Amino acid sequence: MLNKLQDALMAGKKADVETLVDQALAAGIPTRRILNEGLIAGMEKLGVMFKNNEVFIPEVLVAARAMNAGLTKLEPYLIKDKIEPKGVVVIGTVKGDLHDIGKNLVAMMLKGAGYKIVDLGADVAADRFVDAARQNKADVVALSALLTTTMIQMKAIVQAVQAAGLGVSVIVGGAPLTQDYADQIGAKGYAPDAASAVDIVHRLVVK
Ligand code: B1M
Repeated sequence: MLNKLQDALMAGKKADVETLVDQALAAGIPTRRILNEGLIAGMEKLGVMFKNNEVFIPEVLVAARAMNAGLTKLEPYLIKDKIEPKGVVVIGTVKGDLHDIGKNLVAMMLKGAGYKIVDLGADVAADRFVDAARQNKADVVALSALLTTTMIQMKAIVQAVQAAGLGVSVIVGGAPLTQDYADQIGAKGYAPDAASAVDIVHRLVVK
């Protein structure tokens, strides 16, 4: 069933992805397997095809829409009800970068772990991160970038948040990022995936 889910995702068949996620849940397949072995595995395969010019932006866009629909179906299972938020996280994808699937997943997992999430979306400028952190009394600002051409802005965002003197920790993630890079730009943490993002936020927020 998870292979079918991968195929439907890669073909951008949103309705089929939704149905197959429902069927997988009904069959008792663990949410994490549906996510990792179905949705994310399908998107990774498509990423290789994209790189090799076997598929192009329109196909990837419809697959991304199908992926987001699948994630929305999984969201209630990734999120447990929490009454008091453990902290506030402002999250967004940096300016010039439209990739939002990984960022959405990180936001969802953090919500599930009990944090209030202020999601600024994609293509977000430094001043919006600073304003949102100030207005929402954020504990953490989480930055996502999927392009080597946009990740370089993270340094300026880290500096802008520090200059605002809000005492907010900035953490970074996204496929081209590394711990070394995070250290170089002065970020408080780097997360290679959504689960590690939750661990890092716990470490920074829960005293
Ligand atoms: Co784009 N794209 N794309 N793309 N795209 C990549 C990233 C690329 C690697 C494809 C490739 O060549 N193999 C390549 C980047 C190369 C590089 O810079 N090194 C690329 C390119 C080149 C481009 C364009 C420039 C193509 C063009 O126009 N010629 C263009 C740029 C547009 C722009 O942003 N300005 C472009 C466009 C697009 C679409 C719009 C078509 C679409 C995005 C749709 C959307 O997001 N709504 C798209 C997609 C879907 C991809 C791939 C195929 C899949 C990305 C994805 O969603 N992965 C991608 C190839 C790939 O990654 N294999 C590719 C699934 C997601 C769950 O994983 O986002 O890595 P990921 O998130 C992970 C971790 O990284 C981490 O946790 C997540 C969950 O585990 N994480 C964080 C992410 N953010 C975090 C934040 C945190 C912590 C962890 O906070 C602290």
